[in-house]
Amino acid sequence: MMKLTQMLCMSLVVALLLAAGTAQAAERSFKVIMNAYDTTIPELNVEGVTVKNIRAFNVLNEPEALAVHKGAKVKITVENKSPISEGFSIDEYGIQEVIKAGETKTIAFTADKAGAFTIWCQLHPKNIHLPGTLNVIE
Ligand SMILES: [Cu+2]
Repeated sequence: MMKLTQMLCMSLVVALLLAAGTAQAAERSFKVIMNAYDTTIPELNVEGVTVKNIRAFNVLNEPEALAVHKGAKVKITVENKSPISEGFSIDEYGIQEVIKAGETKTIAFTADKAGAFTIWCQLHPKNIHLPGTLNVIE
């Protein structure tokens, strides 16, 4: 049988979660930075051929994952620190933006669909610009 103190603790946790939920329902603002990383792969073996010191270029959205409650008014300010134009797309929300090098754009929408949605760059292959996620929690 559950002890009274445990039950009190649990109801307190539930109350806190409910309070957090209502506080987050209205408006959420995020700052996302697109950063480019120059990396060197010391050695790579492809189909029996070994190549050394390959320069690689990766773009990453930071943070990679955003989470909101369903119904929230979402504002995402995206700053592109990559030396080239970058894309910012969330297909299920009809978002498809291009942000030029050094520019900042703000994207606003209402998170009216629950689920995990891919944030991706429509301009570059997914192994160069790593995709992120928008989590809309019911
Ligand atoms: Cu890109």
